[in-house]
Amino acid sequence: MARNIVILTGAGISAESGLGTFRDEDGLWANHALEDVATPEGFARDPDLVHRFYNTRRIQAAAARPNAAHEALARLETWHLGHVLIITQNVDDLHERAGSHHVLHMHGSLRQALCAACDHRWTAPPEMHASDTCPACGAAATRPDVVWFGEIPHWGARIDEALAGADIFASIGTSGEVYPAAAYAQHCRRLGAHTVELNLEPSRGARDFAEHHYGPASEVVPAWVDRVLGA
Ligand code: BJW
Repeated sequence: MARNIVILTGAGISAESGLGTFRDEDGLWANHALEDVATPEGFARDPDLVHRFYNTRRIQAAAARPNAAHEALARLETWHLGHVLIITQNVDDLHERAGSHHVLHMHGSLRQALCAACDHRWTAPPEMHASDTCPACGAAATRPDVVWFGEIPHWGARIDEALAGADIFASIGTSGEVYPAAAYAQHCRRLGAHTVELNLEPSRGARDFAEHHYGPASEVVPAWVDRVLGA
């Protein structure tokens, strides 16, 4: 039996909940230069712009609802006899709101604020502003607790351990353009895991997967979960 299932998710799983992806034709990078809103240098240049970008997305994420793909993964965690871990690149909380408990946010969370001066973290208000001060140290150095290009993703050791123990590694709704997540499938396959891609279209790393299911996440994910559970 496949005991340990490790699932990597990306923006595509939340697309049918109304949240934008990054690299699709109408995605977030079509209207915002990633250098301006997803790098520490962009934040240093224009913190107001970056806060506006994340304030809008925080409000959209709070209004969004989990879709059938998030719900199917929560069902998998409940009924699978082994362990299920979701490593998400997403900063929304739709996995948790669908009922998944084992979720690592490797690129951070819109729900958290971070002080760049003292590393204190706290629950983000709906709107953040460059003039906000840190509740711990008082510095006006508050930022969204998200991981920008050039920064180290969260949960590195926990993720390495999970990937090493994976019997099945499934990747859902991610383009495979961003590292280190883009390297996980090849790593797991070399270690002997069965690798599965579920996406709208073949990702950049499609050759690293032994099994492929292409279509909207709300359709292909529940069907895959049914097969894994033997339903
Ligand atoms: C659907 C669908 C539907 C649509 N159903 N599917 C050169 C070589 C190698 C690496 C580097 C390099 N130069 C620089 C790097 C490193 C860099 C990197 O990867 N750059 C690339 C551009 C090359 N990476 C980093 O800097 C990372 N840090 C790092 O590497 O630290 C060093 C380190 C060393 C050793 C170990 C560990 C680390 C940090 C990366 C941070 C990325 N941050 C962002 C923003 C987060 C906050 C926010 O949300 O704003 O993360 S960028 C953005 O991209 C976001 C996403 O999480 C990430 C991935 O995007 P995702 O989720 O794949 O979305 P899309 O839009 O790309 O794809 C959506 C997919 O869904 C598509 O395929 C669609 O077809 C599909 N889809 N509708 C199913 N209904």
